[in-house]
Amino acid sequence: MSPVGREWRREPLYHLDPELNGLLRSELIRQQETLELIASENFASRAVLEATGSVLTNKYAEGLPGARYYGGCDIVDQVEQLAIDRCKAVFGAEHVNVQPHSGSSANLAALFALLDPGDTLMGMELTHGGHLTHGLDINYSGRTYDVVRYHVHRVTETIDYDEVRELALTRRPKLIICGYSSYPRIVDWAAFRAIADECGALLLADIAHIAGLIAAGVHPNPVPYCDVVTSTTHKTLTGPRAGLIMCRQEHARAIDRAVFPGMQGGPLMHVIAAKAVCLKIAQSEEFHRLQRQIVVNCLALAETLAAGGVRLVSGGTDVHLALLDLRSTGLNGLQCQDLLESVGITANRNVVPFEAGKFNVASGLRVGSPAVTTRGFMEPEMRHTGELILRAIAARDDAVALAEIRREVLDLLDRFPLYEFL
Ligand code: DSN
Repeated sequence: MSPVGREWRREPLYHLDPELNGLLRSELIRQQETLELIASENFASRAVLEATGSVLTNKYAEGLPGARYYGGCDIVDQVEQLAIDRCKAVFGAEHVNVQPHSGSSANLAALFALLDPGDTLMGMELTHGGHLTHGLDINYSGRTYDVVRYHVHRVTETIDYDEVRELALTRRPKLIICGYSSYPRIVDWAAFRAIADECGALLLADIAHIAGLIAAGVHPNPVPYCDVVTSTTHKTLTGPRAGLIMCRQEHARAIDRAVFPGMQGGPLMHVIAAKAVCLKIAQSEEFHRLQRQIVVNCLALAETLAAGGVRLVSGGTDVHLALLDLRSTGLNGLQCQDLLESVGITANRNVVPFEAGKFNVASGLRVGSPAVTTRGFMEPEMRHTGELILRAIAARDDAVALAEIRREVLDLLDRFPLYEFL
């Protein structure tokens, strides 16, 4: 008799679980055959995939490097320290915790570290670009803290710094959050710091979306201005699906204790290894070039759409995403998202500031350039993409024209192979 479990443990996935393996193959093909414009998505590199799929998934390591609650942590200590040191080098942070499982976990841990229940928290209104964890009423953040929401200006659709200052001086929040999920413009961190200082608040920047741009110097870095900076690692940073927290030394202990044991148990060491990989790449000139191209590409796409009559919220974009106001097209966000999906282009519906429409229908569409730029698109392909979107909108009821657009999307993608090694 063979030892228990020996046989199935050695079997490849395709043999052991053809059903699940088939789904993974289908998703690979979907990614290969889809023009990906979801602003928060990207294609992790081979090395990041390898680290994420490594034997580090087996290791428990509650605690921090050199101070764990389990034995056998010598190697993972070195892995985590590498990720921490590289993160400090990329962003110039005094202290880093690389254990948060996601951007939301990072934000909630930061709130847990800095605030007591009932304290006043100021964040941007979700429908104007903020995130769930910045104080949405049904999120933990909104249920636990007294939330003050600021907005973009009704005319410019950019952050209304006068309103932020006025609200901050009146309501005296303990913490102000800046950094957003659907804001197409540069954020003035210094202006937020000045407001925070004036009202005696702590300042947190959530750079989940723009971390890669910041690492490459394409967007100003909030680290010198903020008490705490949270991020994801899988968006512009092109790493594994996860989060991290940077902070000033004075908050280090509170942040570390909020992550563990406050909110999490064992860190995902395989994912931390993949964070170390992406933070190594983030220091390379090739990565910086990619980030510059992400911004150039987004502008090329946005300008093409604007020239075709689609209004851009705030009149343009400085970053990796643009927010389209679809109200002149006769389509709502959901209809447009579905229409584009039918021709092989994925994007997500998004509310437009001050709109009256329903949240799950929405009047806008968020488009982003990180994934297609990672795939190899340059300005000509972005302009072509914009034209395909405009044609799809115009031909919404013409099945033959939509089928032709789908063929063109596939032809375009064929020129930029994705994950050939898989
Ligand atoms: N889901 C992310 C995004 O798409 O921006 C935010 O959590």
